[in-house]
Amino acid sequence: MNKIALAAAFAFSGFAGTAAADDHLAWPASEGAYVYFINLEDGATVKSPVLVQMGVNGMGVAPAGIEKEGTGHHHILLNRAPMGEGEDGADEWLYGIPADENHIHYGGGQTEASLDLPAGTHTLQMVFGDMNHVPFGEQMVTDVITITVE
Ligand SMILES: [Cu+2]
Repeated sequence: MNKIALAAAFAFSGFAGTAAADDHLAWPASEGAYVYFINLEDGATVKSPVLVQMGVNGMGVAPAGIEKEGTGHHHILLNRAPMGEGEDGADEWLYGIPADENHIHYGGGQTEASLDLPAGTHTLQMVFGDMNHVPFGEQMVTDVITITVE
């Protein structure tokens, strides 16, 4: 099966996070690991710049490009559909996260960010990715939270 057909097969199977479906990753997510917002919760009202502290439990943080099993780096999806429900649908789980105003990479291994956001409501979702920016799957994302910037 070529790569495109394989990706299509994953898309049709709904990507259940099985061992076979993890082949696109440099290494799988560690069992029981998860990511979480340390200092923000859904519905919070905040001032800009918004401090975002990103937590991970059960895996380590390493800069992008560093080949060290059991590590990854943080991303924030800003003001877009939940991971896996964007333009490319379930294929989003299989490839590197794009880098643009809606997809912020912390490839230096940062665990804290300061976001300049205009007044209004914004959605944020944390997504943990491997050395190649490929998301580790549904296990390693947070729920989408909505915050209001005053
Ligand atoms: Cu990245």
